[in-house]
Amino acid sequence: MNATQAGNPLVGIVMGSASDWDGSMRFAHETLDRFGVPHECRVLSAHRTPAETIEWATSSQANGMKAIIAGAGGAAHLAGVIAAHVTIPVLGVPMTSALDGLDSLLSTVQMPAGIPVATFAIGKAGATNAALFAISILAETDPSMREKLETFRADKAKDILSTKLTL
Ligand code: RP5
Repeated sequence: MNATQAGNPLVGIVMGSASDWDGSMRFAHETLDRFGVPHECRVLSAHRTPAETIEWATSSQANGMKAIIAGAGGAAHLAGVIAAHVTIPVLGVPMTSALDGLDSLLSTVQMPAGIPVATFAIGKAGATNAALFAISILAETDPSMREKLETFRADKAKDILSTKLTL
């Protein structure tokens, strides 16, 4: 086990508000937990705590973090601001909001060319898939992670194929 696996988080989960946790961002955490990925969960805001957000993102990259999952709602600029300060992949998850998340989705996805944010579905599905995507990134250099991902998908396929409908 290398130093990063022993102690430092490989993936960061950050959200603009504690209100993003239940129903959405907790599923990114649960997915990473299920795969045994060392990770960190933080509440940091691009507009309420801008300096702390940048400090956390840049120091996390310096300490070996491989990807950041950023969830935000409304004028959702958290993922974009973080992406402007790091070169590791930033995975944006739009939160539900006053406009059912459409505002967050467009804010997160419409990054001008040059600073990419990979954008996922709104809410729970996006948070889950962002975590799975981060695991795919880790699997590039960690064969055990790739095996877990293959098992996870095989289990999902078995669930579908064994589904019995009551007619
Ligand atoms: C964003 O504003 C957060 O990501 C959250 O989705 C939204 C609302 O935040 P609260 O007013 O619930 O703290 O910054």
